[in-house]
Amino acid sequence: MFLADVWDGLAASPKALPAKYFYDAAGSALFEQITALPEYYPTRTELRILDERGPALAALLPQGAALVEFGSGSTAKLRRLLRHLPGLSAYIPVDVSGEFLTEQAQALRGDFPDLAVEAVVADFTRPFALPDGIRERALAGFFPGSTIGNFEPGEAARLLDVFGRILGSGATLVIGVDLVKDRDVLEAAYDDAAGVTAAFNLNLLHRINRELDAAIDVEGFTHRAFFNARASRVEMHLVSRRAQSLRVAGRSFAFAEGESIHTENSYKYTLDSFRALAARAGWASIEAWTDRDGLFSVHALRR
Ligand code: AVJ
Repeated sequence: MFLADVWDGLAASPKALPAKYFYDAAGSALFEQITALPEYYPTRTELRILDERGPALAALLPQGAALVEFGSGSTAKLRRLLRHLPGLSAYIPVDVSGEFLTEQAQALRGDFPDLAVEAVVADFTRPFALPDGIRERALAGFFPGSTIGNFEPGEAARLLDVFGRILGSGATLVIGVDLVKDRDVLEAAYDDAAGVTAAFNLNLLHRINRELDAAIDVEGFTHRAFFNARASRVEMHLVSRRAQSLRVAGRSFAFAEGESIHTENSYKYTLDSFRALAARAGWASIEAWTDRDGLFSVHALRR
């Protein structure tokens, strides 16, 4: 629950809020803008890899296979992939937002009339049942966007294991994973010149004001993003410009000047460090593709 998580996060030390709350309507629109920024390389690089490697991906999936997408954001990546997979029999998007799923499923049915689209409303971080008849087919999972990077490595391994249990043995998992690289490139991607990522981060405070009983002075905070090389992650924080106290639904939280709320981790892997993580969850690496600059990777794993 949003209020409980905000209370817990602001009472914790150090203060932190879950990154999943970025994505209300305003936050989702800002994220769409981020994906088009010159500094934000992941989205366009992953699309390029999927396009280039479509034929190789198609070769990994038997005719009549079903594709399960864990968390279905924009359908742009999926549509690229589908172009290369004419033999796919069914597509199963899984998301907590039922409304979004229904719209997306309708649009896809119009564009891919031979594809059975069967949306599942579920939280993909927990085991859930696939629609009747799907488990009997060859199965592939799709988890693009380096969403896996938002999870602590232990949690990420647990999530990959959940995917493996849902899909079963013999399944293929196609997963996008952002790569470790120059600090300057990483930090620019999370602190762009136009300030869109700053607005995305600060929207979390606006969302608290909109949805909870709060009147936070959002101007009292600044966006900060940096690469924590030891932990191999980009961290985003909201830093208090001054000593202040926030009230949220009757509870007060004191901030010192410069104290921050940790709002996101975006873990970065090498090809080998990701293969090792996948192996912990029972997935073997069959292929790993990157762009020519080594910015981003798409792994094909087998359970
Ligand atoms: C959606 C989690 C992949 O970590 O790059 C973009 C979110 N945060 N800019 C990422 C994000 C700031 C993004 N993921």
